Amino acid sequence: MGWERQTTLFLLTQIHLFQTVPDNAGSSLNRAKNIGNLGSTEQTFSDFVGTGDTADYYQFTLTAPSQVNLNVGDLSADANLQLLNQSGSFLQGSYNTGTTAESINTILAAGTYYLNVYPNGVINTNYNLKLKATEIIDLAGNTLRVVLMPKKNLLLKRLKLSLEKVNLL
Ligand SMILES: [Ca+2]
Ligand SMILES: [Ca+2]
Repeated sequence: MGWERQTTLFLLTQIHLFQTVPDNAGSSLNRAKNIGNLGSTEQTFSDFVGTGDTADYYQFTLTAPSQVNLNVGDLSADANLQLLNQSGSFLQGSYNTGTTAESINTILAAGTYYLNVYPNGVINTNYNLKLKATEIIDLAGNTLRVVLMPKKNLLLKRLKLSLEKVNLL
């Protein structure tokens, strides 16, 4: 009985030693995990960064201008978050200390973006990346014509009609 118990414990220890958090996000821009189009349904990605994995990159696209909410939480040590544009240039960062969650809430134009989650110093931590994007409804048009109130539009139409009548006469 003792032998069996010891063997079981030994095997469990071995399993524990070989169990690593899978690295689902690549460590460079061109190996970024492609999330695809970011929508209003929040998505969660669980991963790890640390001494053996110093960067996790994610790629997402926006099909329209959107309010974007990015959060890296459930940290056991200090990790940081950066938002990059299509060419990998820095846009915004979140650098809280310790295990405080990182978040970036911003408005972005349609396009492709990257995220970089990385350890701050020699640390190891699991994390949960949560992200979503809410499309911005553009109520005010980009041209004067669209901005005009419907009533005014009607008046303009009448005016135009009257002018056309005048021309006909
Ligand atoms: Ca990782
Ligand atoms: Ca941090």
